[in-house]
Order: sequence, then C-alpha cells, then structure tokens
Amino acid sequence: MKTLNPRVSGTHGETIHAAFDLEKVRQEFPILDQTVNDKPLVYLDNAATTQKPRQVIQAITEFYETVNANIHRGVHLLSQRATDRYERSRVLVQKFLNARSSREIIFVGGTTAGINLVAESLRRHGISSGDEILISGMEHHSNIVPWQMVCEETGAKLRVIPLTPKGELDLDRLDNLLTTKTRILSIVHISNALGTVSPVKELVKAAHRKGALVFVDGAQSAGHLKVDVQDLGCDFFAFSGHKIYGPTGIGVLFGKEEVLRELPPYQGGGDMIESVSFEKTTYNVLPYRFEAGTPNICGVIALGEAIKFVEQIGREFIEAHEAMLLEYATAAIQDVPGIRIIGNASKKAGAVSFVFDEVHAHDVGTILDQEGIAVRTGHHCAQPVMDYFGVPATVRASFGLYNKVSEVDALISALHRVREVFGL
Ligand code: 7TS
Repeated sequence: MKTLNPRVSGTHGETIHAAFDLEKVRQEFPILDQTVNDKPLVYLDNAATTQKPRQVIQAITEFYETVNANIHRGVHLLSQRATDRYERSRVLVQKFLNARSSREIIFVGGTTAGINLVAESLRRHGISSGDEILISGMEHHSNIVPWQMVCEETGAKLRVIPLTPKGELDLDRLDNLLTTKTRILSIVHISNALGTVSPVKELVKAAHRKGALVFVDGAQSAGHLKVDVQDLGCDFFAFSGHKIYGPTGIGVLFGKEEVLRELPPYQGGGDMIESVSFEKTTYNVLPYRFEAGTPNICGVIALGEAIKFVEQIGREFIEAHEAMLLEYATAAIQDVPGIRIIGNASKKAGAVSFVFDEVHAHDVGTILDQEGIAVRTGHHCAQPVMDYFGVPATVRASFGLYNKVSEVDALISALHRVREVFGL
C-alpha cells in the first residue's frame, strides 16, 4: 500500500487536522461504520449521492413524530409549526447561496426538476425557431434532454460548446456559439464525469453581453464549493439535496427575482394560485407561483438541517479537504500501471474518472466492491463525454467531506488487486 504523499500532507493535511476532527465527523454518519464483503466500507460514490449525518436523519424522524401537517393552509398549531420550519429552510437556502431574497428560492424535486421547470417555462414564454440554446459537451443528460425537448417542439437550435482533450470547455469556440440568437446558456458548474470546474463567472458575463440568460447546473458544486449566486451573476442555479448530505427527492432552484417574475408557471395546482374561478385564475406571488401542490415538506426541513451541517463544518474546509484528497488520489492513480485518467482540466473538484485500457470499468467496479470500495462505473449519464473520449465507460471515485487519505490508499491497493486478477 502506498504511503501518504508527504507534499500533500505537508501543505493541506496539517491545516485540515488543526481545524477539524475528521474521525468525529465520520461518527456523525452511521452508515459509514459497517463492513462490505468483510472489508470496511470505503464510500467513494459521493457524486451519485452523499451519506446523511445523524442530524438530518433525526430531523426526518422528529418531523413525522412531532410536527407533521400540511403547510400554508392550516390555522392549527401543527400546520403553523410545519410552515415555520419549511419557510425557515428557505431562508437557510437563501443564505447558503447568498441570494438577494428568499422569493428567489423555489423548492423542487432536485436538479433535474429545476432544469425541466425552467426549460418548460421558457418554452411557454416563447422560444421560436430562430432561437438557440447553448449547452456544453460535458453536461449530464439532465442538462441536455430537457433542452432537446424544447428544441424539438419549437424548432430552436441546440448548440454545444465542445471539449478539449484535457476535458475543459473549448472557449475559443465561444464567440461563434454565443450570439444574439442565444436565449439561454445552460452550463454545468462541475462536471460529474470529469470533475472539471467551469469558468462560470466569465461565461455569465459573456452570455449577458449577448442578452442570453444563464442556468448553472450546480448538482456537483453546491456541496463542494462556496456558491454565491450574486457573485456568479447567473440567472438560475439548481442543486439536489441528496448530493449535499440531505435527503433525496428535494432540491432547489434559484432564479433571479426579475427573471422569475417574467416567466409563466410550470405546473398548476394548489398553493401556486391567488384565486381560481372557471373564468380566470390569478397566480400567487413568488416563490409560491412555482411550487404547485403539497411539496416535500419533510425533505425541505431535512435539507435545512443538511445545510446547517455543511455550514458548521464550513465550505472552505470542505473544499480544501476534498482538493487535498483529489490531488493525492490523482497522483496515486496515475502511478498505477495501465490506468489512464480521463479529464485533466487545470481546475477540478470532487471526482476523478479513469480507465484501465484492458479491463472494462464494470469489471473494475466489481473487484473494488469485493474490497469494500464503492465507486461508480459507467457513462455517468454523460454519454457525450464518453463518446468524446472514445471510451464506453469510466470508473469514477468521488469524494465527500468524510473521506480519508487512508481510503484513497485502500482504493489504490484494490486497483493493484485488479491488475493481479487480470494478469496485467
Ligand atoms: N447534473 C449533474 C452535473 C449531475 O451530476 C447530476 C446527477 C444531475 C444533474 C441530476 O441530479 P438529480 O439529483 O436531479 O438526479 N449525477 C449523478 C451521478 O453522477 N451519478 O448519479 C447521479
């Protein structure tokens, strides 16, 4: 087994340990304390979903044991309590993203739901055959398909910022792709397949100069970097609760108030109306206009707990800790003969993707699982990325705030086991 890279431990490890007791944090995640195939669980599939700390799990139990009621409609105490907690979470999210107003925070099912909401609402607002929608070559399918659907229906054109061999956006092509025809640029903040961090702020400026809106897919960034939507300048930003230590089925769509005000509602139903008659219905104010029906009340409250948890640790710490793990893992993986890292962008976060040229990613994943190591293998819902790099699938190790250097060491020794099994 490889030992800790002294340069990495010297620069980052000491500061991190001084600021923070990793073992104590790990104890907050009951699921981590178990064996898989008789080996200690090493969970390196955080880009797919993160594990949940006790305070999130307890918030869910407590909600159903002591609070459960519908919101915004009851005068009774439980309903008021549920409404208070739900709305308190909205303010937590607002602060978490540094949005100007809590009216800009819409609770949705997740990142996918947020993208679909904006795509469909923009379509109704009027996208036509002369318009263009710009995405990039490293989008998750969730940030491709909804826009394709809009294009199919309206005749608008989908354009794509290509990648470079390092797995970065080819910004030399931007001038040709981003024009006054572009209605919206929808761009991933951190690629789930490559770990590449997009230069979002520069892209927002360029898009706004052409009069285009900007949607940032923050599924992989919200739990890893400090996100400030005012600083980024984007019009929309979406993330999923389950990727920032909260539950599944809940996520957030941020939209600038002046932009949201112009957009028609996405779904009709309860809570999104001001008054309904058969002749005319008027819609509620923001953000309720975009929250039709009984929402995931418990999910919103538990997401608020996840945000508190992340803030207690501090996103600066999380970012530095994960950067250390990524740097260490990248160096160690590169040293394993027969392995090739896919995506070598100068700015990466959270994840490292790689292939053995002679072993299919799924076989690697199976052997790693036998060693107790959970990674994701496949196309990561980013098939165009796989096509660009000419691989059917990659193995992806992705990090969370609770991962340790010794877990990366366990991954590396399991990769040597793959070589043994396949006689490489
Ligand atoms: N965008 C990006 C960049 C993602 O990584 C994901 C999920 C989504 C959107 C969709 O998020 P959802 O919560 O609405 O499903 N990514 C992954 C992944 O990499 N492995 O499993 C899910």
